[in-house]
This record gives sequence, structure tokens and C-alpha cells, in this order.
Amino acid sequence: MTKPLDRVLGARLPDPPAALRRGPFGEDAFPSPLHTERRASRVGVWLGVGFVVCFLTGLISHLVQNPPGWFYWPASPVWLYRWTQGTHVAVGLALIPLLLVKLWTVYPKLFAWPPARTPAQLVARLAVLVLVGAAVFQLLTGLLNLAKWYPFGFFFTTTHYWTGWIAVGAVLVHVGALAPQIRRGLARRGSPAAVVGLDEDDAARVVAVDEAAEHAAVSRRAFVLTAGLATGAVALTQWGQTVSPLGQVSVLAPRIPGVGPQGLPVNQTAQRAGVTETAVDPAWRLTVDGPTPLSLTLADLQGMTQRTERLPIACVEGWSSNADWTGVRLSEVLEAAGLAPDTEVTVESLQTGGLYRVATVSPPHVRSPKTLLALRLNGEELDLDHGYPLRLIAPNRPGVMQTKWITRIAPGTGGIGS
Ligand SMILES: Nc1nc2c(c(=O)[nH]1)N[C@H]1C(S)=C(S)[C@@H](COP(=O)(O)O)O[C@H]1N2
Ligand SMILES: [Mo]
Repeated sequence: MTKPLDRVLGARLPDPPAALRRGPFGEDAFPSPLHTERRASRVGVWLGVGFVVCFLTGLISHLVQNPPGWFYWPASPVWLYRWTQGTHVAVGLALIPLLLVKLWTVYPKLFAWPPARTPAQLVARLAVLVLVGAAVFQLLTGLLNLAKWYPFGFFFTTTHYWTGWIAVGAVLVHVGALAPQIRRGLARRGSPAAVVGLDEDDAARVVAVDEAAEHAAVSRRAFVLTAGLATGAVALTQWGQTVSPLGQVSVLAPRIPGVGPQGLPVNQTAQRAGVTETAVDPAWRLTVDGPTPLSLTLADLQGMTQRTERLPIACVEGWSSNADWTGVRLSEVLEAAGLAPDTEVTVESLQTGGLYRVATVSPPHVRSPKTLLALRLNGEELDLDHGYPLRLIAPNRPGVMQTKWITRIAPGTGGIGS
């Protein structure tokens, strides 16, 4: 059944007119010995590994924020999300120089002559377009998101998520389509396996080019070193947003751990959230829906048993920072309202709009003794920008789900009112 298809895909396409074979299409237009299959394959392996790491850590972040029924995300260890998301962003950033290196290594192929010998080659080359497009899109939108700059007219999270699937799918197609070249590129120089599957002319050419590259050892080493240093440096500056001692070298990071009111960076300010008046209103209450509905004043909450936990804020944008939080246990408040200690609840902010005005707390986090409704931060009353009078702080949870300026808690998922 596949035979006619094979014949069509494998048919020899006519060569374009020879008159076009000039400029970058000319023979030997790219004399650098670094544009080799060997280099392309090796950089490609790192790039592939990096994309898979980004895909998996991104998937985790997506599932934690949009949990399907089968998904279970624990409340401990408290630092897990901080590391998966820190890795997502650090590796994503490191992929930018790596992708540039890869594109530089392979771009002469754009001018390969003839452009395609068979329809199969033509399809493979078009698939590369999808791959490069998706990869550039992911890295660029991710970078702009870190810089908190949204010049695009779509919702970042959803688009970044779906393009992630396209990118990872395109990587698989690409690896499948170029398997022989990749195997050759990764094989050891001079081994007969290195040229399996090539006609003799091609094999001789590949070996000659790769040997020339290997002999140009100085420029090769300089190239690998430069690429490696650039990649490592970018990743390091990002890790500085997560690992405090690296904060010093975190020149590219938009947030630095320890810098902000009460020693913690602020994401959304009270001003921008439009809660500067409602948050300080003496009429503020925490209402809890349940068999025994509660309406608690700040003094009521301060009168309950106070607990202190050291927990990080781990923003999806990659920065994270530890702090000492003091307040009441969520489970104890729910118990007072007559709710079981593993009831899924939704917390609602004073904010009247915005994507993060509500968040769901699932049973593992409701149950955790470390999940607090915090009144104090690093020994002081919460700063208005950190969620005064009351905010949620739970272990192993993205920053977007650590709701500030809480005013209501109700059993169930999803938004309350709107
Ligand atoms: N009500 C409300 N809570 C919110 C947000 C928000 O926009 N509105 N931003 C969240 C995000 S994205 C993060 S990273 C954390 C940051 O907390 P911080 O500003 O106290 O450091 O707050 C979260 N809580
Ligand atoms: Mo965030």
C-alpha cells in the first residue's frame, strides 16, 4: 500500500535552471568548516534535550494550574514547583543562544542545490519551517513574558502552551526525518557506520567536510567554547532569580530575591489591582461559606492560633523567593466553618477583575498544615502590596495561585460570582 506513495515521494524532481546557481546558491558559498552535520547534530542533541525539559516542566506548570481529575500535585516538598519552574525558565533562556548557534550551523542548507531532490525532501524541509517557527515563537514569547512585556494581542499562557505541543511534535518529525544524517553526525569520525545510507559521492563529501572541520581545531574549539559560555551565562543569570547567592550575577533578571517591600519582590501592586481602598476599609471581613458560615474581622483572625512557616513565592515567570509567613491555618478556618479538612475550596480576592482574583486550593494543599491565610510577612504586618489584610500562602504552588487581598472562601472550584 505504501509502495505507490513511496514512488511519488521518492520521485526525482527536475533540477531548477542552472542560471540560478549563483550567490548563496553557488558552489562553495559557505566555506566555514563549522557548518557540518557533526556540529548540527551535536548542537541539535542539546537543543532537543532542552526543548523536552522545557516541554515537561511547562506541562507540569500547566497541569498544576488547570488540574484534570486524574492529576495529583502534592503539597510537599515545598520547593518542588520552585525548581521545576525555575528550570523551565533557565533552560528556555539557555536555548536562545543554542538555537542561534544551530541556525547558524545549518542555514547554508537553505541554499542547498538543488533545493529538493524528491517530494519527501521537500516535505521534510517544510516541516523544518514549522519547527523553526514554533521554536522561535516559544523562546521569544517566553522571553517577553519574563520581561513582563506583552506586545502581542493574545493570551500568553494558552498560546505558549499549545505552541509547546506543536514545537515538541515538530522536533519528533524532524528527528525522524533526519535520522540518517543525525546518526552520521553523532557517529565517530571515520567509522564505516558514519556513511551508511549515502551514495558514494555524498559519503565522500560528508567525510571530507567533517575532517576539515575537525582539523580546524582552533576555530572549532573557540566556537564550541563561545556557544557554551553564552548558553551557560544566560542560564546562570536566570538561576539568580531562584538561588539567592546567584542574585549578584542576575543582571538580566527582572526580579531579584530579597528586593522589594519586606524583602520580597512584588508581582501585582495594590494600586494596579485597584484595592488600595477596599483593603484598608475597617468594614473588611473574611467570609467563609459552609455549614457554619463565618464572617471574621482582622481582630478575629489575629485572635486565632498563629503559625509561622518558611515558604517560597515561586512565580511562573521564573523568579522565586523564600519568606517567613505568619497567620492562621487554612484547615483550621475551614474546620471552624464546619467543612471537612479535605474540602476543595476557592479563595476570592477583593480585586474586581484580573485573571488571578480567584484560585482553587485542592485537597492536598487544604490538608497541609503549612497552608496559611497569612497576616504577617517576615515578622511585620503584611505590606499592602503583598496582600494586606490577608493572603493565601501554600507550599509547592505557583505564585499565580497565592491569592492576595482575600475576602472570601467557598467550597468548590472555579470562580465565585464574577
Ligand atoms: N489578587 C491577586 N493575587 C495575586 C496576584 C494578582 O494579580 N492578584 N498575582 C499573583 C502572582 S502572579 C504572584 S507571583 C504572587 C506574588 O506575590 P507577591 O507580590 O506578594 O510577591 O502573587 C499572586 N497573587
Ligand atoms: Mo507570578
